[in-house]
Amino acid sequence: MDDIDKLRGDLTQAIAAADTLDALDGVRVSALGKKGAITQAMKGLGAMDPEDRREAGQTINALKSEISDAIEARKADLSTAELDARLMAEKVDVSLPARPETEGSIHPISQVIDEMTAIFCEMGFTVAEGPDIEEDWYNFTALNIPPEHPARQEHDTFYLPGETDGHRKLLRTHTSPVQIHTMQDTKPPIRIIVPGRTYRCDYDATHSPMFHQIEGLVVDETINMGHLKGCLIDFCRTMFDMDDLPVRFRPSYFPFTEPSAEVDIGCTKKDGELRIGAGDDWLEILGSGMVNPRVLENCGIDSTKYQGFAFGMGVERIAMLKYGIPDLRTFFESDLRWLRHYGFKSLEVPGMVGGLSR
Ligand code: 2U9
Repeated sequence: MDDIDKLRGDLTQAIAAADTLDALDGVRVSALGKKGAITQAMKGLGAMDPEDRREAGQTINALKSEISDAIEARKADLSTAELDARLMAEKVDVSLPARPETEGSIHPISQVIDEMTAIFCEMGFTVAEGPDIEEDWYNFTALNIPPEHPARQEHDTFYLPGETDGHRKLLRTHTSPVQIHTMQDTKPPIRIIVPGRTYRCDYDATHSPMFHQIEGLVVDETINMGHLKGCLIDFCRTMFDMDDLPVRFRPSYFPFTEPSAEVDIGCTKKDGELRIGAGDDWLEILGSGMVNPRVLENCGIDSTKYQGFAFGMGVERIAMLKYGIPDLRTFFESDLRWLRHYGFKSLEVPGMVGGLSR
């Protein structure tokens, strides 16, 4: 019993003397750890005769909980004191410069789609979207590109594995299937633009297997080539921010438009440098035409009553020209240095970015 009283006295003193949490933990280990004094005293009970063991057991258990409580109480005191000391010692240095914000940037493709969308929405177009995976009929046949048509070869199509009935879906090679769905589902007047991802099996400095297009479609009773020209001249001049930008319509051929025209803008090419604006050269920028009456009929629109114009352009190509980006492949490499260089701050072009009727 004397031994236990002495142990109580020593441990109580050691707990009171511990002036840090580490020192207190040392006392805990010396008392209650595997080889601690109280643990050893418990082990010693086994050697006693049963009478003495009961009494000694109660005493040691009481000591154990008394010391545990004392350690917890001291721990609470020391923690509060340590926190107080830290709060007194630490200061906020309000003169330190702020850490720079790591802000993301808008990818040039998103920026250019937003700019184009803003221009066309200002003219009264709304945005339509559709799936990347399409049926052959919507991507080709309805657009007057029948199975044997050479344009099918030019489109280098990615086909999906065959369905159980043998027919194969495909990754759309242009956004035109969205216009087909729209014409099937809504009555004219129609005035839509269709931005989106498109796919062709091709890869070099000017072709990526996945790229972006914006196409447009206007269908109404009196739509004519003059509307097409006015709309696209206005678009080119606004997009390149030049009121006097020369715009030229050059006859072309697409199965889905008749007549068809490619649209060029004025430029100068000198010493490997390209300058957009009035000059001695031309740069192809988009394709267009009056919707082929067969395409209207394929969608259930009476071609004797309605006419339309349509156009299409590659977003990457316009982004490269407008922002001087030399290699198309860099758009999809996700190189952060490239994104920091060519990316845009959000809301960089006031009134032209984001959320426009989308
Ligand atoms: C419907 C009717 C007509 C969309 C058009 C073009 C001309 C065109 C190319 C530009 C560059 C594709 O990305 S590109 O390779 N597009 O030249 N697209 S007319 O004509 C349509 C579309 C849908 C129902």
